[in-house]
Parts: sequence; C-alpha cells; structure tokens
Amino acid sequence: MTDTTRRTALRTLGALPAAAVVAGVPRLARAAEFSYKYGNNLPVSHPLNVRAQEAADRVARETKGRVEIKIFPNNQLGGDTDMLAQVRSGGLEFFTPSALVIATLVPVAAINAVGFAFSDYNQVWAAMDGPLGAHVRAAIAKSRLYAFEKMWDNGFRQATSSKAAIATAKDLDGLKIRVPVSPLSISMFKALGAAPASLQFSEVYSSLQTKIVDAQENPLPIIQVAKLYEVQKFCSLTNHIWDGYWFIANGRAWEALPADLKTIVARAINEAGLQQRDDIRKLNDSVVGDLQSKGLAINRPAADTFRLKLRDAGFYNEWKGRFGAEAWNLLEGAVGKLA
Ligand code: X2X
Repeated sequence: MTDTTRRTALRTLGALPAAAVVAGVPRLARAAEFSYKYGNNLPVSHPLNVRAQEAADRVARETKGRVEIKIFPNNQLGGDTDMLAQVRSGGLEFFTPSALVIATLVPVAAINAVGFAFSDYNQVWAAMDGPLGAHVRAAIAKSRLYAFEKMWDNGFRQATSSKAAIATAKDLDGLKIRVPVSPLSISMFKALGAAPASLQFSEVYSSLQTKIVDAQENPLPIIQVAKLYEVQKFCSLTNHIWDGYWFIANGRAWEALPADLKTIVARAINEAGLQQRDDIRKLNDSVVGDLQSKGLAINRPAADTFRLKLRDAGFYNEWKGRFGAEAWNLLEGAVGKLA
C-alpha cells in the first residue's frame, strides 16, 4: 500500500460507523463463523469501550477470524432497557448492563449498590471476585444469560447538580435527581428525601439541559466523557454507591461456541475487564482537576448524615429483606454490619 492509498483507506474507515470497523482487522474474505454484536450505553472514549475494542481485536486474532465481535457503543441500539430485552431474545449477543440495570431482571444483582456499603476498592473486588459475585452470577444464569467472571468497573457514584452543592443529607430535600432505571436507586433517594426519577442514560444530558431534572449521579469518568459539566455546576463527591458492569452474553449464543473458542473469548474479556478497572482507578485520581477546570465546583461531603438518614428511614432493613439473608450476609461479610 502506498502512503496515499493508505491515507485514502484510513479516511474511508473513518467515514464508516464505528460498528462497521471490525476489530481493526481487515475483513477476511470468508465471513466469521460466529459474528456477535455487543451493545453498551457509554461514549466510545470511555475505558469500557477502549478495552472492549482491544478484547474484540484479540478475539479476532486468536480465533483466526472465526469469532467476530462488533461493538455498538453509546446507545446506538437503544437505551439500557431495550438492550437488556435484546440480549435476552438473542437480537444482541453481548451487553454490559450496570448492576443497577440488570437488577430489573435479576433483583439480587443490585446488592453491590446498597448505599454507603463499600468503603474502598479492596472491599469491592474481594466481594465481587469472591462469594458475593459468585452468588449474583448464579442468579444471572437462572435468567439464561451468561455473566463473565470479572465485573468491569463503573465506579463510585457522585452527585452533580445545577442548583447547589450537596454537603449533608438535608441538601437532598426535594431535589429532582435523575437515577438509572433501578428500583434500588429510587428507594434510596426517596429514603434520603429527594425526588428521584428513573431515566435511561441515553436521556440524561438532554433532561438536565431542559431542566426536567436538576441533578444526576454517576461516577466521575462518565461525568467527564458525557460532558455533563456543560449542563451542571456542582459535583459532590458522595461515593454513595459502588457500581459495576456485568459483561453478559445471551445464553444460547454462549452455548453455541465450541469450548476452545469459549476459552479464548472469556480470557480476552476477563483480562480486558481487569485492565479497565485499572483505567478507572487512575482516572478517578486525575479527573477531579479536569472537571474543576471545566467549571464544576467540587466538594467532599462526609458520609455520616446520609448513612444515618438511610438507617432511620429503614432503608437497610427493607433491602436486607428484599435481597434475602444469604446475599445480605455475604455483603456484610465483605463490608461489616449495615442494618
Ligand atoms: O445510567 C447510568 O447512570 C450509568 C451509565 O451509570 C449506568 O449504566 C447505570
């Protein structure tokens, strides 16, 4: 290839939708034996998409083109609720719902999101790579979905607002805050006195812009890549929920793969997940300065007023009942007594 034809080829590639660029590998003359679609709700620049693309490239290489994974980022295939329906029906083979979102189908999956449960990443990964994660994966399998072993990181969720900084639980009184389509998030923000509304992530930017809601809550890397600083003024580092993504596959599609290909795909996805966790940890350290420079006022509230209000409102006892003793004991085994 001459330089000019390479440049032309690259320009052509650049003009195609991301999903048509298969794993950075030239299209083989022969179609892949297993051509799988993976959808997610995040912009392409988020580490989840960067690492997923690397995993897809690796799968294409190591299976010699037998397995192709095409990525549809940024809600191209619809919002979370739509993608969850598609991965169940087989219209989509892979999806990464947040634990909050897959909990609309597998309720116990929200257990990692109990408010103010985890205090740091050591606790998070010990639990999710250990008995608590195994418990949730077994529950996901009952819905005929396969959950890969390693969860990917979304992060500790923080609150942003166009109105005022949140310093104590009192500041949440009546606050119109967007939360994901997640019963646990609604219950928690109601217990805290706020007025939460469930919206899919695909609607967050515009609902803040048009003031349907005044506040939202997400991990810092998402606030950054989704440019929420353009429509918000305050960012309060509440760390109220630790949230992660389950990398899931349609059960039938997963079973259709021969064992040797399953091994390659699982290794590529799980190892990319570990790298993605590292990316998020590093981003968490660097992103605060970037968000400040883009105009967000940052504050760091203490957890005590929030925890107390949740306890007084009966939030922990209610969810202990809803998740059941077995799951709750696994959570408390990892983080200490909550209820
Ligand atoms: O919808 C959200 O806020 C997000 C992107 O964090 C989830 O996937 C739950």
